Amino acid sequence: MNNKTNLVIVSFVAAIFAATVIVTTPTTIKHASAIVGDAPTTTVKVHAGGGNSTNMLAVFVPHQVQIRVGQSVTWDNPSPVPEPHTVTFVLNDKTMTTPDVPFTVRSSTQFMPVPPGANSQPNMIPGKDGMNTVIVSNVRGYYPTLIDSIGHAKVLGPNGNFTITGNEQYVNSGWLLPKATTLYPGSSNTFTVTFQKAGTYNYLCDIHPWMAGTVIVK
Ligand SMILES: [Cu+2]
Repeated sequence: MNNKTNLVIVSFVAAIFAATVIVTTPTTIKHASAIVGDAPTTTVKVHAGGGNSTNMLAVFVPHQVQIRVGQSVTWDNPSPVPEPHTVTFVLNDKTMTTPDVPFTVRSSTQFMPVPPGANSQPNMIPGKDGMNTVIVSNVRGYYPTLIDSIGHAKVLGPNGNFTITGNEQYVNSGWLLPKATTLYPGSSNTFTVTFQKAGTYNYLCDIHPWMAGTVIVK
């Protein structure tokens, strides 16, 4: 690549996972709705994923929880294999995104695995006139990210903790992985959201869009 190289960049990590991890949807699972007490400090726990080594679950358990204003929900990922999930609230349809999106970079760039030595390499596809396609990642898909009412995006480090006041456009956990799994910077083991406004908040997993859940805030 040289300085004239225009790079169209899309993400590759999700594709690697999608290709290497086999996920099966469960045939039977209890979708109990959890209802908690009045304590304002109450935190409800929800599992993103789970199952066992022969039957990986791609569901939220419980898929619906009911809390009171001021209470919180914490998600974790108890999967027996390092299958990532996300908790993604798309509160404005225009903010829907995925880890796989295009970017352009108008300069010479080196692409190094992160962390160094990781089993990865950029997916570079030669194109016309020195233009190459390179696959990289969308931070707003991998890191805990919140977009506020006026479109400002706030990206947190791992294990982010957000408050939803009711005006947000997008709240994403980023990639949640089982504890002790550290695949790359930005992934988390837990994600916590405190809800400050009554309402029904639907969310999904960005990686397995059939994984959906609801938080009802009374
Ligand atoms: Cu998932």
